[in-house]
Amino acid sequence: MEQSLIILKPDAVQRGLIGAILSRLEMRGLKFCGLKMIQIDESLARRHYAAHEGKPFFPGLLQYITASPVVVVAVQGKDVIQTIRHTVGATKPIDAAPGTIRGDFGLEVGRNLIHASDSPESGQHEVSLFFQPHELLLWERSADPWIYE
Ligand code: IDP
Ligand code: MG
Repeated sequence: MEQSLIILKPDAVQRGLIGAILSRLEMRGLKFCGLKMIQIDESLARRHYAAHEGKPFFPGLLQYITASPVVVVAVQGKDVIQTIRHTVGATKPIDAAPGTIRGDFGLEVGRNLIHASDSPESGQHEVSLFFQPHELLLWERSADPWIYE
């Protein structure tokens, strides 16, 4: 069972796209097991984006992700990492296929609306960065037999 962390970034929240983006993920059949609105501070942003420290876009990335509230979502299930990355689309919206979230809602890489974990290891790590164990609900969903074979 994989875990993935999704962040609806400040531009998604400011543009009123929380519902539109979450509904795409929910309609896909993904099961949310944690969901909250927070404002990311610099310390958490640095930990979350530690792999990008030193890159030219890093200061702008910190500024972007801490600029206003975000919605963070923990997802658990079979193959959720790859499924969500495909639904989100390429990092640069200009390269993202139509029908993906970034391909339908975004134009520039520095305003690409959404984060999604890129490996099972980073998924576990990122979910634990943003959620306390008691904030994660491992609930039974009655639709599961109609979504998973
Ligand atoms: P990902 O979000 O698709 O996993 P990463 O390469 O991990 O993409 O980059 C993390 C985030 O950093 C991107 O989503 C984007 O917000 C920002 N970013 C990446 N490359 C650039 C760039 O060249 N200019 C500005 N921002 C960038
Ligand atoms: Mg990434």
